[in-house]
Amino acid sequence: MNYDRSTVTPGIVHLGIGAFHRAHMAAYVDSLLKDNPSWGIIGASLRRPDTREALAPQDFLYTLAIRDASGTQPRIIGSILDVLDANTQRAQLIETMANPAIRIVSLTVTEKGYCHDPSTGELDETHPDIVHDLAHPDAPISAPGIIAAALDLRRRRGLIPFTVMSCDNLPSNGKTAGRIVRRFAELRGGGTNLTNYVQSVSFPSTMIDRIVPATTEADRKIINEIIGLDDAWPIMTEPFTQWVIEDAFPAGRPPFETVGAQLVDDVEPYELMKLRMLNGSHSTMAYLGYLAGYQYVSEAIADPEIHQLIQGLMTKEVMPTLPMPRATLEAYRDQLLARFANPALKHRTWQIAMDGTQKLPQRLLGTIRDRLEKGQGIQRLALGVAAWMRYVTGIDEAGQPIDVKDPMAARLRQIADGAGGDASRLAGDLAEVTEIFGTDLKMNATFAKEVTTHLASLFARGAAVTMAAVAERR
Ligand code: CS2
Repeated sequence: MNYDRSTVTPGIVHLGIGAFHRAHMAAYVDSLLKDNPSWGIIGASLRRPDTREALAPQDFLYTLAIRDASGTQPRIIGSILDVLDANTQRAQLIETMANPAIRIVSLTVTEKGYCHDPSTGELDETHPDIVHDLAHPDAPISAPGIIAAALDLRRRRGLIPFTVMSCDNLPSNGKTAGRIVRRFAELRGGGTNLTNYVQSVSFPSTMIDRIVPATTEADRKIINEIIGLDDAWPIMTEPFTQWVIEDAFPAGRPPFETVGAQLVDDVEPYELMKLRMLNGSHSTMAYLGYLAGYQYVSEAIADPEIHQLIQGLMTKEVMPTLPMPRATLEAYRDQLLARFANPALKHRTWQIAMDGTQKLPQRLLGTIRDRLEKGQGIQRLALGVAAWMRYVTGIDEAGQPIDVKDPMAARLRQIADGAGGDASRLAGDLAEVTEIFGTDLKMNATFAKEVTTHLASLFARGAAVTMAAVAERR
């Protein structure tokens, strides 16, 4: 920290103050506070009180540990001034968001926090949290509900709106956030005044990138030994970090460009590249790696077959769908393969496997659609989808249970139980889940054939043999 924390005042409220935010945006803001002390962050947890409980006794300071094969670099982050627990401090949170000093409300609430239909990106009006928030607009629990309540308060006070900056791994995350908040405000009532006010809110898109595994007890010990202090919740991450931001902040913004962020007019090409290359590979590796017995990404990518498969997935199937020059994509791919191999990051395949129903559309299915339209092959992408299908049966190759974390886990399990290991039936029934696959993919014969063939092989021969066969194909 190169600034006097007592001079820092809040300018940002961040919803979803998890490990990712604390490794990424909070670190950028920490770097700029010396010259711009009016941009401190007030964080909020929407679900659990644990971040507040861990950080309050240490005045919200924490260690960010940057790790690779050469060692661990600890850095103390001071940009988070307070953390509110939305469940018990809801009124205070909304009041804080309505403070005129707050010019940005940013979000990392994960894909499912948008309460949307992942295949269309529209608000899911039947989502229990949305139903709750429409019935109790002054006691909201969802991100769209909380944002709408705070915007309404600002409107009533004659203040300009804050800018809403999504930092989640969604395609056109700003557009998605905007669509959802606007629709929620329409449904919430408050008449044309609120609807018009929300129309004037800016929702810039961002591409955010840093690999941040969940902190473990072992990590805590390592960090506390290095720093010689008792940090209740340090964060572990990699040296790489990237942030591309659409420059649309009518209420003002910190000079993010002075601390390494890229401010651009159009984020979409960057988002597409990151979601399809990095996250598409991640999810594919997570399902196949987990099934093949690998606990961490670094172990999975050290398997020559998985390395070859992921390299082939990116080079042969993903890169041709992206608008960037080939040399840029090759360099990006090689950097990703090196990042995945970082042995100091204990990034669990199980962690990435979480919430597949929310992730598959933007990570694999968009690429698949683009290729099918052009009559191009999808064998590696389809293997990723088949591995997800095999994973959500909830039983691994040794017959042990898999702890499948997903908002749709119960429904997926029911479908899997109904199919009883019949690959063709399982693939067909899962492809009917339109929230993931839309209405087009289940009708596509190539998609059905590729996915079913892989799934049958995963059941009969296991992940290791199946991926070895695909890795070597041209
Ligand atoms: C990962 C991402 O957990 C996951 O699904 O794919 O969190 C990934 O580590 C980040 O997007 C990297 O920027």
